[in-house]
Parts: sequence; structure tokens; C-alpha cells
Amino acid sequence: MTTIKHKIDDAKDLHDEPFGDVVLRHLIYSVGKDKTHAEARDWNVAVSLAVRDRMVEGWIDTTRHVYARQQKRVYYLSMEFMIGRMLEDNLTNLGLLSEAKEFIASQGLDVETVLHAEQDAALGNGGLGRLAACFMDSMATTGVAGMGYGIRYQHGIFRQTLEDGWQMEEPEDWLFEGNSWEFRRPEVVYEIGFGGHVTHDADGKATWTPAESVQAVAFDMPIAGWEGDHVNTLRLWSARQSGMMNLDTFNDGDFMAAARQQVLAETISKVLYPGDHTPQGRELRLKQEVFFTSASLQDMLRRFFTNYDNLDNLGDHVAVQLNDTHPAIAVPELIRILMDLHGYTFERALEITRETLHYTNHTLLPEALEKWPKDLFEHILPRHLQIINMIDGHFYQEAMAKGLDHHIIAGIQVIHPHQQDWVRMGNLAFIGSRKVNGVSALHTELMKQTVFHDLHTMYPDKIINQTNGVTPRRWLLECNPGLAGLITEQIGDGWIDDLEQLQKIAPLATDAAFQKAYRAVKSANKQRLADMVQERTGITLNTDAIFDTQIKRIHEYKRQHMNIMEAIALYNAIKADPEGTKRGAAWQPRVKIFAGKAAPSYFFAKLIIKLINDVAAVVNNDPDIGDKLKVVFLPNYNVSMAEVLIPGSDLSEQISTAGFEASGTGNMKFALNGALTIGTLDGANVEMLDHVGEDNIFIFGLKADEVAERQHRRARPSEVIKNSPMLQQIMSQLSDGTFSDGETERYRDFLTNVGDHDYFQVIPDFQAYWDMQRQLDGLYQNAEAWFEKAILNTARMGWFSSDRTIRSYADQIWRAPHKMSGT
Ligand code: NBX
Repeated sequence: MTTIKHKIDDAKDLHDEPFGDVVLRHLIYSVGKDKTHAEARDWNVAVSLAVRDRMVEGWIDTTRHVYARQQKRVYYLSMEFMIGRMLEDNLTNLGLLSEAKEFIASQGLDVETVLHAEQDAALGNGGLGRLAACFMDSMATTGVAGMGYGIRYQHGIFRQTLEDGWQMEEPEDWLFEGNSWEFRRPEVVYEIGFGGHVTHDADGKATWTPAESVQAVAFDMPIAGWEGDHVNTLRLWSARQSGMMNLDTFNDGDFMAAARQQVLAETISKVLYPGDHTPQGRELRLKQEVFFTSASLQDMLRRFFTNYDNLDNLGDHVAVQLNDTHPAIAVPELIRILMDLHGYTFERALEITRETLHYTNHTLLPEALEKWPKDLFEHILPRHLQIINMIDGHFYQEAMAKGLDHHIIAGIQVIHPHQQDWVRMGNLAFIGSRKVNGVSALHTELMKQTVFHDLHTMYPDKIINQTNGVTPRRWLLECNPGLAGLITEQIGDGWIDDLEQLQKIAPLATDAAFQKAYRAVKSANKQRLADMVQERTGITLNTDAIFDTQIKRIHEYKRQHMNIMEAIALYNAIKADPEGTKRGAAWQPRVKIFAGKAAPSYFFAKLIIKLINDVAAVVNNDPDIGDKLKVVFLPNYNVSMAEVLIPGSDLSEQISTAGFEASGTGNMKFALNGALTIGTLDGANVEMLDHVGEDNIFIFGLKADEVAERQHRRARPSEVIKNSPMLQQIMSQLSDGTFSDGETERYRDFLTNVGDHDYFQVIPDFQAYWDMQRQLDGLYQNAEAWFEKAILNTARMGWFSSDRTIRSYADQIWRAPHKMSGT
């Protein structure tokens, strides 16, 4: 039986009780069912509660230790946490997985069905939210006293369905069946104010009287690190009406009026805003940001005051990380608390804030840099706006002292002094933080050169890089048990929390027996993926084909449309030469797999989804093509689906326009699981190239500076198209209805976008992309050469563990203690 290192006295008994008995006890007394009537979901809950019991011990113990040692605390503020399912993760980290599986099987149940009878917690849009989840795992594993703060959305990211190939959105309802992992903390409640007015007394002390307020109620989830001894907390806030419903109104029969306040208040944590890189959804979104940021700051300061009696040295004991600008309101909110509630001067309050807050930027796309109309801001946050004006005044003096020109200063103040239109959250976050980081080396460089150029000149030491990483627990150990087992057989299990140990398998890359075993694992994972595709789409896949996968949010800069255009070109080429006699080689079969959601208001992204489905309908039903090419779009991409797609893929598509993908993290997950990467020199691909070596990654296309140069001079794609029969054929098929049942209008916007402007440089990169794909076709036919590279990818990806990333944040940003690797 597994033990947990730190036991707490009051819970001793639990260890003596076999795990299966605890599950059965929960099935009866917590779920209220007996064995004969229990369904998969009931068993899932019972097992979850049994694991949760064990986690609670480490949790209470960790909390005690952190208090006792007065360990520096790290708070990760994020609008999004894309944590997925938690049961397998927690069983794994607590070392209970095999015991639980055996027990489930012993009850005559299907293990997978029970473990998977849990809805994904999909409280995020994409990479930013998933990164936050990996960081939670790694903070616990590396012993950082970390706490995540976010919103307990009642509805996470929408459920994507397809209607005639078009994306439809349906509300998601993850809490309907309950959440076994959370603890409601009704005693942890804060008031969050909006609107109202500000008065100043004779000494200048401000008092803000909000016009309305809502309550934030805490829900906690324990987050266990590897081996379960360090357990941190993810605290999510749920909105609730302040004060009780007006019973008089209700008794008078005006039920609607009585319910109105409640509905308005609860709306704040109702839905995750589904915009990815598209600035919309005004007032509610701003309120959501204020809501969770203010509650989190109030909560961390309350905790701080249990150990200290003033806030002078806050930054020595507390580090706050702002996950993008969504919590940037923390800057004026912390200053407000320090000034208005604790009597600090503005200057001192700003200093303390700048010792405590840090900001991570995740995108350079100008339309994704958050800004709020000043009027809206003033309406909702009158006191914060005053403070922002003070920050701007102070900043102006600082900038003048450093010799900056006042036009330049105007461009980087939070509010442009002459235009007075927008509150620019990136500038606010930058000015109010001690450190600002990018998420890959290239991205950080571009931050310095572009969006934050002038701020960087002023504070040359503020921007630093922290290349993203992924947790090896979820993204190798759990999602790929076959490969994990094979690695452990060879080098032991030290790699699980010290991923650089994977280097030790590099010498086996050419070892025949190891290659054979590695290939067998890949084949089994491909079969599992093929089964999922069969079940969800009815399409039968040939597992000898290259499984070529692109899974991520749908966006022009990510260029799923370049990928599907390549599929069209391949289709045309096979049609023209079905047996490959003219080209002198048979076609390498290929399966193109796509999955991802488009922002509901992003028409072009939805059109790309439609095109993928239209091409699939033609290609998959063409008898001349057969197994040589299949195109698959899997609806409703989420974390659980990624856990099947990543281990089962041969090829990973990381083909963004160079300079646009801040980092990527899917790229890391694929390579770790032995898929080869076809990609551009963008984001973390650049660093992956350094680690795996140029023979083991397939880089093509324009570089970031070449892209910028072409965009700057508005280079048109027409010349390139004129010289490419392949592109001409694709473009004319898109306008003659080949893929749209003869409808010639459907892809008109597409043709204008790509054929006339091509801001994202699909056309100039196309030939290089095609050539690289054909090179990969050839390579795949030499299995030994292919798998040598695949194994070397796995062996050399150790640096991309999020444990490394977190230790680096802890050392270079948070100045917070952590365990060294492998200890
Ligand atoms: O953050 C992503 C980047 O695009 C990836 O390159 C990077 O790997 C990842 C983690 O650093 N950004 C991202 O996911 N952004 C959002 O999801 C987002 C959500 C809401 C919003 C703006 C951006 N208003």
C-alpha cells in the first residue's frame, strides 16, 4: 500500500484502511448508492473522494509547513485554468493509480470508463490557460508555496459541434454533475465594489463608495505535486449577490424583480469569455477581471496579516504573477488598498506594488493587447482611474528624468495624455511590475524590439525571458503509459520529476530492440487514436499512414489554412498520378488530422473549419484516393482529446507565421512523445531546434524578420501565384466550386484574404512547406531513420519540462524557495 511521507496525526486511520474499502465507503455514504445500482459516474466520484481524502493530508501538512517556515508565497493570477480531468492526474501523483485500477477491475467494471466519467474542467481558451494548469502541477512538484487564483466559471469554453461543416457553439455545463475535487469555503467571502463616487477629506485621504457590490466566494481544489507530499491550492471565485434577496418584493409577487439582483451578480462568474486574441465583450469582461483580481488581493493580504503587522515588506514575502494583462487591474487595486485602507503615500504604495507584482505577456498581436474605453473604466472604477492618473503623472517624471522625449512618453503612458481615449492594460502592467517576461526567447526579443520598445529603453532590466514548459506527469506519464513504461524500464523513473534524465535514452536511438519496442508503442497509440476517430466521425484510418496532426485554436496566424491547402495540392497530385508512376515512387499514405475551436465572432477562422470539412468530404469519398489521403476534423477539441492525439501522432504541425506564435506548448508535448515537428522558426520551435538538433526537426519558411519586412512593404502574393501551377490550381478550385458543391461564392473571402493580401504569408511559404512534406514522406518510408529521430526528440526534450520553467521563475522573478530537481 502506498504511503504519503507527511502524515498528520488526526488522519492516521486512513492509512490503515485499504484504498478499495475507502472507495466503497464513499460509494455508500457520500454518493448514496450501493454497488448494484452504481453507474460509472458514481464510481468515479467514489474513487475521486477516496483520493481526495489522501490528498487532504498532504494539503493540511503543506499549509502548516508554509506557515511555520514563513515561506515566501507565490500567487498565480489567471483568468483561465485549463486543467482537464483530474482523477488520473491525482491518482498518478499520489502513487495510487495501479491500486485504483486493480480495485476498479476487481469490481467487474471497465477501468477506462470509470476513470473517464469526469467532465473536463475547461476553464480556458487555449495555451495560456493550459500553461497555468501545467504551472500548478509544477509548483506543487518543485515545492513552491504557490496558489492559483481564478474564476469558477459555471460554463467553461463552449462545446463545439459541426453543422454541415460549420462550427456551432453550445453551452458547456461541467458543474452539472458536481465537482468532486472542490471544497466550498463559505467563510471566505469578499465584497467587490463597482461604480459609485470618490470623496477626499481635508488631508486628501480618499474614500470610495461603490454604487453596487457583489460577493466573491472561494472554492478550493487541492493540487498535488509528484509523489503527493506537497499539495498547493487552486482557489476559484464564484460570484454571489451581496446581501439577501428582498423578501418583501418577493412576497408582493414581483418575483422577477426579486431575482434580478441575484441574476446580475451571478452573471459575473457565469461564462468564460471565449474570445482568443479578439477584444470584445466589454463591461462584463472588465467586471470579471476586477472581480477575481480584487478578491485574490484581499485574500492574500488577509493571509499576510496573520504573520505580519504592516505591508512595508510585502514584496519580500509575497510574489504575484499576472498571467497576461487580464489581472492588470491589480496594479491600481493594490495601490488603492495600500493608500486608502492602510495609509501609505502614493509613492510608497507604488514602490511596494512594484516589489510585488510581475507580468507575463503571451502575445504581440496588436488587436490582442487589452485596452478599455476610458469612459467605461471611469464608470465602473472611478477610484482606480484616479490612481492610474497618479501613476501616469509619476511615470511622466520618471521618464523625463531619463531623458525621454515627451511624444515617446505619451505613447507609453497608461492613458495617452492628448487622446484620453483608452486605458492601455499592457502599459499599466508593465509600469506596475518588477519583472515582465515573454514566453520564449524569440518572443521576448520581439517584445523588446516592438510592442514594449520604448518601455524597454526606459527600464532595460525589466524584461526577461522564461521559456514555457509542459508537465511531464500529464504529458508523458499519464497520456502515454506505453512510452513511459518503456523509458522507466531502461533508465528508472527518475525522469518523472527530473526530465533531463531522458538524455539517457539517446544512445538507444539506433538500438534495434529499443526501436522495435518504441515503434510498438507508437503503433498501439495510433490504433487508440484511430479508434477515437472511428467512433467520433465514422472515418476509418489506415494506421500505416503518417498521422499528421494540427491541434490548437483556429487562427490565421497559426495557418491551418496553409495545411489544408497542402492537402488539396496533395489530393490533386495523387489524382493526376494515382500510382505514383510519373513521379517514380508510390505515394506515402497520410492522414491529416485537425482539431480546434474558433472564437465565435471570428468569421475567417470559422471559414477555415468549413474548408477543412469541405475538403474532407471530397477527398475521403474519392475512390481514386482510397487510403492514400484522409482528412479528419475532430469536433470539440479539449485536454482529454489532446491526451489521445499527441501520443498517437507521427508528425506535429507548428507552422505559424514566424514572429506570431509567442511560444506554443503543443509543439513541446508532441516532440516529447516522439512526433517529428514540421514547423517555422517561430516561438519555442527555435529553442526546440537548438535542443533536438537540426537533423531531427523540419524547419521551413520565412523567418520573423523576413515576414516583418514583407508585411511592412505590403508585399503582394500575386507574383508567387503566377509562377506556381500548384497554387493556381488550388485557387481556381476554390472559386469554381470543386470543394463547395458547385457553389462559387463560398470561398470568395478566403481567396481575397490569401490571394490578394496574404498578411500571414501563406503563399510565399507554400512551396517550402510542400517540399518539406514530401521530404518527410520519403523519410517515413525508412522506418529506422524516422524512429531514430523520434527517439532523439523524446530524449532531448527534457529541458522543456514546466518544472524547469517554474524553478526559473522562482529564482529569477519570484525570489522564492523551491526543491532542486530530483530531490
Ligand atoms: O499562450 C498563448 C500563445 O498564443 C501561445 O503561443 C503560448 O504558448 C501560450 C502560453 O504562453 N496565448 C493564449 O493562449 N492567449 C489566450 O488564450 C488569450 C485569451 C484571452 C485573451 C487574449 C488571449 N483576451
